[in-house]
Amino acid sequence: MSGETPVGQPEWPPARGMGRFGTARTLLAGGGACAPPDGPCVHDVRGKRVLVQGSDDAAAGTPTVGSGRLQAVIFDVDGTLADTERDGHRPAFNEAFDRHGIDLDWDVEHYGSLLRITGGHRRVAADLKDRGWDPDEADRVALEIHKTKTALFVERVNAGAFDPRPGLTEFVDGLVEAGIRIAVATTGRRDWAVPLVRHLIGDVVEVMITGDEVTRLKPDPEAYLLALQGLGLDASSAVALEDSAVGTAAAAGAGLATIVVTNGYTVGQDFSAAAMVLPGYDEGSADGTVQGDLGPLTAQRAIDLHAAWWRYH
Ligand code: XBP
Ligand code: MG
Repeated sequence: MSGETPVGQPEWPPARGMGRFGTARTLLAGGGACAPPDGPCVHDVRGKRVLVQGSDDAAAGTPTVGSGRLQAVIFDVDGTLADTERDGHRPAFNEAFDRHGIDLDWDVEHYGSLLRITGGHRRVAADLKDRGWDPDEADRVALEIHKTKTALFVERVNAGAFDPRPGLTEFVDGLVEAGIRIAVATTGRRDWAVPLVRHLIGDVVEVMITGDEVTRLKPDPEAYLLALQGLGLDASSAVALEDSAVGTAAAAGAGLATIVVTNGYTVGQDFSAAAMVLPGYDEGSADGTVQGDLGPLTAQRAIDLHAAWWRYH
């Protein structure tokens, strides 16, 4: 998604009658070729250039349908890999407002309410319009602010301002040890998402879809569908890791079983579409959705949950 981000995209939660998503098969049907098969390459997914690091399945461009085994985990970024919203994006937006001479300062609570609008540019534009700005002017200024905010956020990422959520590193290590592949599907911009993900979990990510590759942001399932296509997997072979109801709707819309790790902004949201809700990687069930066995999220637990989910779906 580039500077000309359509601002007509629905907010979350959707109004009555909205929120209809395509199915995984619709987007997977296109396939694609990627060579060489066993080295990093750029994979053509529906005309979009997506980085794929050495995946035979992706090279074949053919989804591995219904293998039954958990083969990949697709991670959201903001709020899921690190707590980046309240003390990361929010102050960067505020500094950008300041630099552009706009008398606006998003406090913690107001920013939380704006998170229903995915995509920084759309978030700024919507708030300016709410404050009575002319819509065209709001869109124009929002683009400028977002450009500045992206540059400021990249600086913070490169300065090492963000740590992985507790228990994430151990979970990812366990996935790698178990031979489970890792992908990312975020609606944030590639400029900061790539260095942030590398900083948080290293070079284990095979396919990375960002807001730059999609035409519609979450809760639309496009980012997850593109990640599945990049992996060459059917939705039944993967699990999504999310922190928010918007993201869970996107993952569920792609047909994925979803594990939720909540945070301060998202705890209490409606996660009825999720397979499991946890307060973090290193803690047990948040709300009784899992019976007994409270403990850290491990690769084995993800494997078991995935198997159980697909026994009943
Ligand atoms: C969260 C978002 C993003 C970020 C800000 O993405 O909706 O808009 O808040 O990033 P996710 P940008 O949870 O899918 O990672 O300003 O780059 O949009
Ligand atoms: Mg998120």
